[in-house]
Order: sequence, then C-alpha cells, then structure tokens
Amino acid sequence: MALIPILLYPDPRLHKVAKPVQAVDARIHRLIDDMLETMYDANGIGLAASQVDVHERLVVIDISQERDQPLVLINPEIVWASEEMHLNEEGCLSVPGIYDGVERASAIKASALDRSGQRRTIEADGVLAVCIQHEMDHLLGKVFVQYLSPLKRNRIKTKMLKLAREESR
Ligand code: K1U
Ligand code: ZN
Repeated sequence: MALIPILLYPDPRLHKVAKPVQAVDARIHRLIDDMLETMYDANGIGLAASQVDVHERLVVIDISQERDQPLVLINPEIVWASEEMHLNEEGCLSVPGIYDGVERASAIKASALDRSGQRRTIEADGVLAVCIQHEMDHLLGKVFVQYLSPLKRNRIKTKMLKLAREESR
C-alpha cells in the first residue's frame, strides 16, 4: 500500500468531472487500498479519487471512531434526498485548516458498487449523509468552498496560495 499526494485547493485538477469506473479490477482494488491508507494517514473521514488526481467515480469513507469500518462507493448515485436540509460544519483534506457551514439534505439514499462489484443501497443521515454528499461533489469537480460567498472563497484561495508559496521556498 502507498500514500498518494492529495491535491490542494485551488488546484484546477480538483474541478475535473470524474468518469465512471469501467471495471472493478486489481487496479481499482489497489487504488482503494491506497486511498484508504491516505485518508487514515490524513485523519480524514472521506476521500474522493478526484482529490488524488484520479478522475474516476470512486469514494472511500470511514466515520467510525475506531477507524475500522471502511465504506467503498464505486460509481455512486444519490437515488433519494430528503427535502429537509441541515447546516453542517465541513472540512476538506484539499483545503486544510478551513471549516465552514454548508447546507445539505439531512438524509439520503445512495446506490453504489462495493469493493467486490456488488450493487448496494446505503441509507444515510447525520455525518455519513454529509460526507457522502461532500465526496460526491468532489466527483463532479466541486469543492465545498464553492458554496461559500465569493468574499470568503477569495480569502481562502489567497491563504492557500500563500501557504503553497511559503512551503515551496
Ligand atoms: O473530502 C475530504 O476532503 C474529506 C473530508 C470529509 C468531510 C469532513 C467533514 C464534513 C464533510 C466532509 C474530511 O475528512 S475533512 C477532515 C476533518 O477535519 C474532519 C474529520 C472528521 C470530522 C470532521 C472533519
Ligand atoms: Zn473534500
């Protein structure tokens, strides 16, 4: 297994739209293992393939305290979303150190292939619902800061570019 570098906002590659996974084969199994290792190493609760510069519809999630309940979503689709919305504090491994409120559906049903290529339906609310919607946005090339005001987004962009410049010195 290997750690994969995570793209940092405002890297334009974060805005590419991911394509469906064509086959759940050995390459995808290796990518899943590497993404899980990368997510655990970064103390994240989710990671989308887009964040590691692989533009295919694959997401890994683990919201458990023990970090031992990985969830793998391949070609996920939201098949139902509640009308009820909820404002949640979100973070993103591609925008480290930034947290802000985003309004999303309180509960969802998603359909996806699991690691063995079996289709599953996932019913989610709370943190899991937030995380699935956040990760599926990544697959569409959308980063959570795009829900914030232009003023906040520009401040975040400036801060991230300054950090990147300092780190490259
Ligand atoms: O997509 C990502 O970058 C992962 C992201 C997932 C996420 C967290 C919180 C709300 C929505 C989506 C993270 O894991 S950010 C990491 C983090 O700081 C965090 C970890 C646990 C709970 C809350 C935030
Ligand atoms: Zn994110």
